[in-house]
Amino acid sequence: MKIFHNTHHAQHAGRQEMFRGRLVDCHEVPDRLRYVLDELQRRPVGQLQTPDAALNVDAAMARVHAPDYLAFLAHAWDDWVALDPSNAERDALPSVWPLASKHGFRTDAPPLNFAARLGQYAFDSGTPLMAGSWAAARGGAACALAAAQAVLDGERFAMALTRPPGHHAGPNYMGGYCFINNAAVAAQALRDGGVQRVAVLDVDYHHGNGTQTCFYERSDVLTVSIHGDPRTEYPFFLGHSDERGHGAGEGFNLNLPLPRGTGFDVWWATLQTAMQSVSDFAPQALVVPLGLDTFEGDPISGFKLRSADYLQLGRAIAQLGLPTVLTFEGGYAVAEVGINTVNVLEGLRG
Ligand code: OKP
Ligand code: ZN
Repeated sequence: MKIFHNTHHAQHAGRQEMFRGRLVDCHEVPDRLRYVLDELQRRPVGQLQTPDAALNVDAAMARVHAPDYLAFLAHAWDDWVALDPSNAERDALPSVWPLASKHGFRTDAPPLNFAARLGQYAFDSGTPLMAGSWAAARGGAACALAAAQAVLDGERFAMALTRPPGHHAGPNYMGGYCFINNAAVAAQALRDGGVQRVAVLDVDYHHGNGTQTCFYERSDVLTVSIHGDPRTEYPFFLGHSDERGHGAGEGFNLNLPLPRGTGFDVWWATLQTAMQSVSDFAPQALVVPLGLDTFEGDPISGFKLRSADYLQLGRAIAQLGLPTVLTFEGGYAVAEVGINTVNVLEGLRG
């Protein structure tokens, strides 16, 4: 198994996110990835490497994200500091949004004001943007592309070990700690490399709204997600079981929401349903947005998986018998995220 890690990740280190009317310390911190790397030193389950610098990561991101959104991200920090030099000491956080055009707000007259532009491209105020966010997000896309390429070259398993995560980022928006959708980049790279049908099996606690949206009208990429019920859990506005895809994509999206508090037995039974739908689709490759925030000790999530359960998850994924790319998503119980991640990878090896 090849594990591509993002050497730029620590350049993205948000200070605070908006939560219940005040700013609280970020949950999505550089230590998360450091703990995984530490555990990989103890249990070297794969070959740790960095992506080939020759990969065309900008082209791969452009296959998933809109050009104006990518240009916004690339220049956002400079624009933020240009507003006021003292902004350099503060992260940029969105604070105003156009909602959807159905509410009468216009999206056809793009604003020039930076706060408005940030709001136009973001769906929450929990995703701080700072000087190194673009470098970190772009480095993550490189890991996703490298992992997809490794699988195209015959590797059975490859992982994009990166942060910030990606599965909440849509074609033209950021949010949920995510900027670039690494899982979507990997899935599209597999398609572009000649794989006809790709399945995405998202096991993060939160619904993978960005990935779902990227492929919602397509029948060549099946998206399946097991997650906390959006009626009570983030991201709230997507992830219900009646979202089955649209147009050519109808029938190619499956959401399996579960109540907050769900333990391993029910989660495991739901995983079997998810895996059956993946098998029925008969894909030639799989992408797993791997969130470890289903863990019982996770500070912002509500499922009750234990560390040993992640070995089982790895074994189950392996039993699908598919060339597989994994992307590192959530998991905020920092002290255990390394053990839980490497347990999945150990389980993969059978
Ligand atoms: C990103 B990933 C809960 C605040 C939720 C956003 C959560 C993003 C999770 N108190 N803020 O899916 O792990
Ligand atoms: Zn999550």
